[in-house]
Order: sequence, then structure tokens, then C-alpha cells
Amino acid sequence: MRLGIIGLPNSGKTTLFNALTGGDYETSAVSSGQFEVNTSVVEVPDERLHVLEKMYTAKKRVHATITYSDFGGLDKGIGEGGLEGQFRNELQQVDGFVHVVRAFASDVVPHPYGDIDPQRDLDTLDGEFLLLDLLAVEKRLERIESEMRLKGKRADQNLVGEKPLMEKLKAQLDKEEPLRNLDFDNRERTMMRGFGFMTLKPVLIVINLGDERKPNDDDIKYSYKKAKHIGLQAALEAELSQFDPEDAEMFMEEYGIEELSASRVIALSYDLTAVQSFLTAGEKEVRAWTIPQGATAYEAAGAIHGDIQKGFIRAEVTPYDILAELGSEKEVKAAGKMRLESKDYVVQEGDVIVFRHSG
Ligand SMILES: Nc1nc2c(ncn2[C@@H]2O[C@H](COP(=O)(O)OP(=O)(O)O)[C@@H](O)[C@H]2O)c(=O)[nH]1
Ligand SMILES: [Mg+2]
Repeated sequence: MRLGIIGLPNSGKTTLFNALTGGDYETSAVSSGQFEVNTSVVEVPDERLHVLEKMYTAKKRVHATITYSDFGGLDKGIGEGGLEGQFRNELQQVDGFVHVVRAFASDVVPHPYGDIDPQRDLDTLDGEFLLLDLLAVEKRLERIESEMRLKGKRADQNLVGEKPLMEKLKAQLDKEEPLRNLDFDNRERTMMRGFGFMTLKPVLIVINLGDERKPNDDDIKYSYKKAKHIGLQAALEAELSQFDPEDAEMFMEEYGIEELSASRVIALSYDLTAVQSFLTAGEKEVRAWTIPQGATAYEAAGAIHGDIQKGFIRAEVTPYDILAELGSEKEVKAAGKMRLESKDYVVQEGDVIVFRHSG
């Protein structure tokens, strides 16, 4: 899963990227205005893996991961002016966005538009993305219409079949509403797959609160267009991510910080894209695997290895909570709490699974 960190220049994107990834990329009070992308992979914190690691005395602990890409250079005008090919491709390929909105005031870091106005900033970039989608939809509609005009009855029916969907999208975008707020059936979702519509992607809004404000976003009253949001102090979080764990803990205790907001952002962004984790555990390793919500045991097997999927016999499933409560696989079996499931079983978050397979 890959998420794009977006926002206006000097909102704190690279700072947040550093906070999330423990990276040390250069942040700057003067924005270069260049399109550039930094990419890094982070582990999704998961307390369950630590418990399982002890339970199985496992040699290795493998977390689910998220790839974050920090997109520098987004600003007013990208909708109309168009985006460079490679940069645009990368934006279209991400599974969702983390939209950084600046709420911090600073004399040394100029805001590109002069004053601090989070709602305006949020709407500015959203507006550009709406425009990009609208242009793409209009282009497609023109293509469909010319196909119908030129070929009449011999027109490509797959292409023509997209027309009602494209009209539905256009109506939404004309209202300046993001596509993600519409409901779609599976057929429509399949049709939209190749387009990489920006406003269809799920978004998590991160309000960069700055130094003086407590990480509490209750007092910020903008409308979020149904998007999830979280407030944090990006600069502070980035600094803490560079500390040794013990030093960070001491610092947090001193300032009464219970949990790093960066961890919250990672957890929230994992939930953003309709995925879930199932777990495998043994002496060799304990591991969290990422699959779509609603995936079957057969699909879960495929996430591990094609051979396990091909030779699928059954899945032995124990919900994590039961395993943690009873303390071992043996106890679970003795209590008759291990379930045998077939290929079409719908995997639940936190299922600990052993796949029996031939070959
Ligand atoms: N005072 C303050 N400065 C910040 C904060 N977050 C980022 N900055 C500074 O703002 C400038 C721009 O940050 P950067 O992450 O490079 O923004 P980007 O252009 O969105 O990538 C840098 O000088 C940062 O140190 C913050 O929470 N408080
Ligand atoms: Mg940057």
C-alpha cells in the first residue's frame, strides 16, 4: 500500500514524512517549487506481533508496511497547467493521500499566500484535484461522443457503456464535490480503475498545529468533506523520531505525551484504504499480512505464496484475542477453539491462520 503526502508548499509535508519514516530529509523554509518525490517504507506498529513473538519464541517479527511518498511542488495552478508526466503518474498510482494542512504560524517560514488559513489551503489543493478529475472526465466524454458520432452502430460498446458513469462523475465534479463521496457498484469501480482519479482516493487530513498549540484539533472548525482528520505538531514529532527510544520516552513522559501522533497517523492511514491484517505465527517468524477487507482464505493464502494458494486444503483459524487469552496454540486446540475453514471463508481482522496445503 502506498500513500502520497500532499499539501501546499511549506505546510510541513517533508517534516511529517520524516516524523513518519524516521527519515532525515531536508526541510526548507524556502520552497523550491520543483516537483520531487521522496519515498520510504514504514512498519505499521502492531502490539499483537510482540505478544506472538514471545509466545512462539520467534526468531523474526515482520510487520505490515506502508510506503509513504512525499510529493513536493503541488500548488495553485497544477490543475490547469497540467502536471509533468512522471510526477502525475506517481500521484495517480498511490492508494490514498495524507493531506497536510498548515495551521502553524511562523515568522521564519513564510506562507506562500501570506497568511494562515487552513480552510483556504485545504480547498485550494482539493480544487486543483477536482479540476484534474473534471478535465479527465470531460476528455473521456468527448472521446465517447466522437466514437458514437463517427462509428454509429459499430461504436466500441465498452467505451460507449462508460457514458452514464462519466456523466455521473461529471455531475459530482460540477458541484465541486469529490468522487470519493459517491457510491459505486463493482462494475463502475472496475471501469474507473485505469483513470487514477485524484478525488476518488481516500484522504486523511493532517493539521500541522505548530509549536504553541496543544495537539488537539477539536477547536478547529473547518468542514472536512467527510474526511478523517488529526492534528499534530509535525516539527516536534520529526525531532522526536530522531531520538533514541529511551530519550524519546523520557521526553514524552516529561511533557505528558502518551502516544506519538506519528504512530496514530500510521494506524489511521493503514485503515484508510480498506485493508486488514491477518497473522501467521511460528518459531521461524511472526508476521502480519495485508489483504483487502472481505478477502477470502483462498486470497489470503495467495498473499503468502502462490503454491500455498494452489495446494490449499484448509485454513486453521484462531482469532488473535482467543490465542492471546489462552496463551498457546496447544491450549486453543485443547479448548476446541481452533476453527477449520475452507477456501471461501471471509478472513477477519486479527485472524491467526495456519494454511494446510498440498505440494
Ligand atoms: N514552527 C514550525 N515550523 C514547522 C513546523 N512544521 C514544519 N515547519 C517548518 O516549515 C518549513 C517547511 O517545512 P517542510 O516540511 O519543508 O514543508 P513542505 O514544503 O510542505 O515539505 C521548514 O523550515 C520546517 O522546519 C511546525 O510544526 N512548526
Ligand atoms: Mg517538502
